[in-house]
Amino acid sequence: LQLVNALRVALEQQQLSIHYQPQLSMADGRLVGAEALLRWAHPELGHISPAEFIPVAEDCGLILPLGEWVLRHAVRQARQWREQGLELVMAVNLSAVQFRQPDLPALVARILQEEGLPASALELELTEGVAMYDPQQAIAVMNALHEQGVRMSIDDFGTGYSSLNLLKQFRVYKLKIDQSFVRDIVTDPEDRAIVAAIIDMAENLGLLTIAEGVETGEQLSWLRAQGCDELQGYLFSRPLPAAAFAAYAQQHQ
Ligand code: G
Ligand code: G
Ligand code: MN
Ligand code: NA
Repeated sequence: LQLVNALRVALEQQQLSIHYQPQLSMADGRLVGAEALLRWAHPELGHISPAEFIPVAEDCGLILPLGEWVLRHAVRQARQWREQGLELVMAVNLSAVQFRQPDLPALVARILQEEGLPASALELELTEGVAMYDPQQAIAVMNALHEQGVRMSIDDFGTGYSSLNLLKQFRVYKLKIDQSFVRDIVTDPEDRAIVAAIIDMAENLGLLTIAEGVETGEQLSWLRAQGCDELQGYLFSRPLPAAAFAAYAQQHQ
């Protein structure tokens, strides 16, 4: 309950910010995207991880205003960067609770319109949990977003339990290979087999892949040989405040 109240205050008093992590093309190393990651600087407790407060926000309903705040600010940032000549896809994490709102497509359309960003510059990251509650409704929401031109990726791919079902029925264009599989690809034959299978399957289904949590050159080499399309991780950059991200982009174009 304390965290709920603190979170409410955080939304009102602008203790929240967004960091952006670069996403690079394997083919030419170009910066192609940014993942928006929410940050909370509490005046007394310091930084609180979204891994800690997002589940709380989901339980108390605050995830809806919080999610809308992130979506609007990330879209606005992407628009500003475009005006400065930095064209990239802005990836925003969406909670399954947000995804369950029948008016999500209308909300997304309104934010894109009000902030002046083309739909094709927005990617929504969904977790496999979106399909758990009401698959038919999830499919309807996905179809509506797809028709608007918004892209959808599956985050933490492989860690949920409905991955294959999701792939078949949902309008997904990219799989984000979870960092738990990427971490040990150099040494662990099972993780190598899993990641290789994900990349193969994605290719056969006409989907893109991005590896998360890439930290070493050895991981990068293996992923390249395997045909992974995009990369994200500390090897390239940590999530950065907007100004630092823009500086990074200047050096990597
Ligand atoms: O950036 P970091 O590793 O601290 O993120 C921890 C977790 O919080 C990750 O699972 C990430 O997807 C999630 N997360 C970060 N920002 C958001 C957000 O804006 N919305 C949702 N739903 N999850 C987020
Ligand atoms: O669940 P999701 O994939 O949205 O979470 C992304 C989280 O992973 C963010 O909190 C981000 O800070 C973290 N992250 C990004 N790159 C790396 C990395 O190379 N190594 C580790 N350990 N974490 C990372
Ligand atoms: Mn994510
Ligand atoms: Na992930």
